[in-house]
Amino acid sequence: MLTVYTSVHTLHTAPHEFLDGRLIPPYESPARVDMILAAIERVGLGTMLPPRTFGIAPVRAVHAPDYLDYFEHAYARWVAAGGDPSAVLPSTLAVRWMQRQSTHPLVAPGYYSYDLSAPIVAGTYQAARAAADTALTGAALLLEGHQQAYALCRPPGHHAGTDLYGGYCYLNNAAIAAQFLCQAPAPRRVAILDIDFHHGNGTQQIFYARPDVLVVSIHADPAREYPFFAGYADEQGAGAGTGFNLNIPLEAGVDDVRYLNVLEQALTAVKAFAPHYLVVSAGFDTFGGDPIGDFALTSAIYPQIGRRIAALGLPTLVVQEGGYAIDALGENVAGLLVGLINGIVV
Ligand code: OKP
Ligand code: ZN
Repeated sequence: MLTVYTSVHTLHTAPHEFLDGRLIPPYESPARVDMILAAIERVGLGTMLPPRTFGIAPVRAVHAPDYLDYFEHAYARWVAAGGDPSAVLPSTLAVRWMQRQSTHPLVAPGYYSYDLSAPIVAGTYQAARAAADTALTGAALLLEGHQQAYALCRPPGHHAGTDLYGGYCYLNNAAIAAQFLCQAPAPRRVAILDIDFHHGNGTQQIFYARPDVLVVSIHADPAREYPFFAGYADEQGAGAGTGFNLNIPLEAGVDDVRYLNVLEQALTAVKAFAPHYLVVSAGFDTFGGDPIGDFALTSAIYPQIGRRIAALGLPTLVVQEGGYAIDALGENVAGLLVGLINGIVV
């Protein structure tokens, strides 16, 4: 498996996280990547490549120019205006009918973010751009004829929308890669399968009106879990994109048997779409031991998920999203990737 990775992610470390009113150490930490790297080395997964640099154009194909300008300069402007140097975090959020723009460095964070789960530190922009390049490099490998690639992205991306960030996510790595695959060399259909525990609300929003990108997401019912305000089954797309967004919200306690059943349903939808490429937003917070998830999957399921995805026979890019059970994360990621390799149809 070609793995794309860079240590630039270490420039991004959240100082803390709010959970139910408590200030706690962040779940989304650089240590996650160390565990993944160690595990894929243990199983001898194969070639490791650094990302190539693609410039801002493929990022702009997904995210709004004003959003990218904000994100690039947010930290420096925040500190210069007297914000606490530990991180950029909003005090007031633009919600519902109160959505007037503000360019004030201490206020703009509340316009562009929808929660307090994505602090911006000095190196966040650089790390997020490197993660986008990591996903884009994986996409380029598919365009060059490779059947599978794994983009070890950090920070994750699937909660980031066209001009909105939150939930540990700033740039939508999977969406940027999918959009890149859509365009080159001729118009192409791309399916995104999101198997993170949380609904990929950013990915859904980005492609909601698009018939050329199918978004299928299996996740915890938003009635009970983050991101709460989107991810219901009746969100099926808009305009020309109607019918090209499939949400499968699930109950707490989902086990391996139940999950594989639901996965089959998701894969049937992907197959029916007959995409040229598949992008998998791969989160491992579906694992039973995850501190912020409530599914009951065992490590044994991830190779099986990989095999079933590979059986589609589609050129497939796996993009790393969540997964916070640090001790099992490496095994679970390596399991999915080994399953993908073993499932290649020859
Ligand atoms: C990112 B990814 C709710 C706290 C929610 C944010 C979770 C972000 C998950 N009380 N914290 O999808 O793994
Ligand atoms: Zn998640």
